[in-house]
Amino acid sequence: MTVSTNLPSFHTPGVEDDRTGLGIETLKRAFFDNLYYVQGKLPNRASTVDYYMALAYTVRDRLLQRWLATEDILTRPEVRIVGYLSAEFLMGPHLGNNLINLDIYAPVKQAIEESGLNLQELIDIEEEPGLGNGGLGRLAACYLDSLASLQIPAIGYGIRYEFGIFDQEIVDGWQVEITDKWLKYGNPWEVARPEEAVEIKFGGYTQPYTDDQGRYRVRWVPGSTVMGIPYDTPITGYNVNTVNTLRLWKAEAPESFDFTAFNQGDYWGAVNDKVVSETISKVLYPNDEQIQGKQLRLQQQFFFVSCSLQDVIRRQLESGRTLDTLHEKFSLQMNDTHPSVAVAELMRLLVDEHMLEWDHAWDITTRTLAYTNHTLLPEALEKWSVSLFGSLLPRHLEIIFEINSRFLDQVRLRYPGDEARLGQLSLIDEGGDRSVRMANLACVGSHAINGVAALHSELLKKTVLHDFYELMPEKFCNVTNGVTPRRWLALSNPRLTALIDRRIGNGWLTHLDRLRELESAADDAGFRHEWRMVKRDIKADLADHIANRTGISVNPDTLFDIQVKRIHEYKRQHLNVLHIVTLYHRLKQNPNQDMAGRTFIFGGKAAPGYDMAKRIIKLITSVGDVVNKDPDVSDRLRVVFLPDYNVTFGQRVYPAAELSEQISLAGLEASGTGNMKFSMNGALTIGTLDGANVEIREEVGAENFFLFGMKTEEVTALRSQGYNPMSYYHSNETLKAVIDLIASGHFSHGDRELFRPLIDNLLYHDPYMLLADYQSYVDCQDQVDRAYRDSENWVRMSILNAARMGKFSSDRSIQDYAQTIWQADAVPIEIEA
Ligand code: GPW
Repeated sequence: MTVSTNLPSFHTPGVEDDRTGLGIETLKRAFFDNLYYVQGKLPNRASTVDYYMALAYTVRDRLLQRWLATEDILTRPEVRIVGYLSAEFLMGPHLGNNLINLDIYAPVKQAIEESGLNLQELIDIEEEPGLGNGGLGRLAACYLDSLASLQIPAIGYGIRYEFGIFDQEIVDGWQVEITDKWLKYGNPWEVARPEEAVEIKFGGYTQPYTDDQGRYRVRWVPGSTVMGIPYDTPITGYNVNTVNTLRLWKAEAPESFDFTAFNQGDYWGAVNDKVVSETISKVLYPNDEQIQGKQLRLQQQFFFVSCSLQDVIRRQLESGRTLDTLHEKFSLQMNDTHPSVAVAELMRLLVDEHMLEWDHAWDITTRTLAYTNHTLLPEALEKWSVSLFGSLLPRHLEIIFEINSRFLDQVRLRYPGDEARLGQLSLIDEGGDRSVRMANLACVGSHAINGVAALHSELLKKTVLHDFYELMPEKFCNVTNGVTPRRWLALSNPRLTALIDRRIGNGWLTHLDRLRELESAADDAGFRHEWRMVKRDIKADLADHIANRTGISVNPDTLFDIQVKRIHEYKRQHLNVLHIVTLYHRLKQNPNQDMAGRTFIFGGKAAPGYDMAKRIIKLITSVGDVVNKDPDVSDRLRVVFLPDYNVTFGQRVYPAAELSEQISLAGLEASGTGNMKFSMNGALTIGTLDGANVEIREEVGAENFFLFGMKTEEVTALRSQGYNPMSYYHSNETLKAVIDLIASGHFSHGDRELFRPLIDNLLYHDPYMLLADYQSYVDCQDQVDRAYRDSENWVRMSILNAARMGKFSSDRSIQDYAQTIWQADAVPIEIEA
């Protein structure tokens, strides 16, 4: 289907118009014009931020026509729209990405340079919108890029947090959190749409009543109202006209509210209501995969879900359709359970507000919604106490009870007398303080349930969602995660991109499978040399950056061994540390030990309340302090913790990596996506058979992947037979020496208490079985060392890794979703010249 837009001609300015033209002189004029008229600055008074803003507006001007054209086709009744509901969108900086996607990098660079400025400096000054914690939020961002690039009409719906993920500083080796003021200088990429604001209600009580036709109905009498104001950000597709929208909601007080209070003389009360309302979108909860059960978090979830569903319903009606066919126009994907109150809210909107019959509404709801699960960790499965839920959303609680009662009736028919199963499937956990199980709600209210990697989807069916799988196997499917090669290759690694272009031409960025054409280049010594030189240059850049940021000098000719991700015990950054201390111990015992020099680089944030994770950071920095200063080892070992890991820094680090650490305990990392970014940039992986590592290894070949550790079944077996970490400690001399060295205070100025919580946890509990996997990991690292010293073969493996990463383009993931879950098609947008 091709749709052309018939906007009045004054909306479609001529090619060399100052807001659309791409000639160098036009770009320069437009840039200074925006500096003057939008930013309000003369060149001699302008800061780098001013210049960045002027450039951002200049780029934004150049996508508006396509954006409005895409918006326009959404109103056509036959155009199907994907709504991606997510509490997090970790977009990363927009400017560079838009230059790539609009294919205007080269002319803009020339225009900026001819203006006496440096494009990279302007790109680097952008404050990234960090509206997510880690993998889950970044996945949403990659998916928006692919949706637009595949020309699928889509809207990302989320929250415009005033403060995103905190900035991390390292003080005395510890993490310190700093507020993220990303909106400080304004945000040139967003457009507020106050005319599309919606009202959101909370609290109060419900009342039964009889309607005109004598039907029993329920009315919700809410206790308070807040406004949701939409802020739209354009999401450009790569080399296409489609520009989709990320619509983020900001909470504000309704004006009428303070007016009433004001008129009654309660000025303070009026202003206070405003403050309370605006709290809802104030700050992102910085916990990754651990729930806190805070009321404000449930308010946030309901807030953005209700805003988004009202927006969807308005669009449906404005397109000339009735709500009976909502599922034909919209497919709404729930990114984990964070938006799963959508099941109840859509039912409420359809039944209470739009007067549909329950069964009809239920049919529409389940056909519209789908649910992606991103974790098996029990501490991440969302539950809300029934009393909290009922006080905030009394009507929704009733609806959930009604859904549950109808659902359990069906379960009883299917499994008569099986009370245990009923208890497991129920939307309500009746044990202790009763709670609402959001995953169960999402499963019952969706037509599709997917995991994010093949292994994860299998484990879902076998473990946490086993009973649901038995009851409704047809809903279950897998969509393996992917990442966008535009940001993670073209933008992050222009040198490697250029080298690949020279070898296989272009076109591979949208058909990543074509990277396979590089396989033969792995046998070409000249190409290997060029590949190695690119990597060497990028490592040197990262080394400079590390020196500037931390004062630590690292040698770009050592093996860059990198682990960047949220700090979490299941991800086992401390297993990596045990290996470092093992090497340190070895070198101290035998200073002439033959080994390749290694630089260990870590990055990642710890949840502010997660003591163990913060102590792991302190352990890394403390080991670094000792190792980096010890002349016996520091020519071969360096340990760096880079503060404030974020998307911007990720773009620097993936291209420079040679070894990617993906070392979670098997069965616990749902997928991982950093693993894909590393391999695409030619790093080799050392990893367990977990998440998407399994599929990465299948693609690149077992001989090009460093596998270690227990498999999922071995983990389960060991746990059920009774895991005793102490036995590993006593039977493995090196392991004992390494743990004793840390416990002795060697890395903590003699303080034996500092790391005791970590050490005791490993010796007496070790829930993530580091000690069981330790020897296998160290042996595998020794293999890595030998492989690295055969440098020709290492480069060969590096090229093959990149060449075989086609499967992990988010374009493939989105095509899978579009075909199996959304039934969504490309809608090319035609623009008049
Ligand atoms: F707990 N993930 C994440 F499942 O980054 F909700 N934050 C989260 O809160 C959750 C999952 C949640 C990650 C997974 O840990 C990672 O394995 C996966 O690659 C990523 O989500 C995207 O699917």
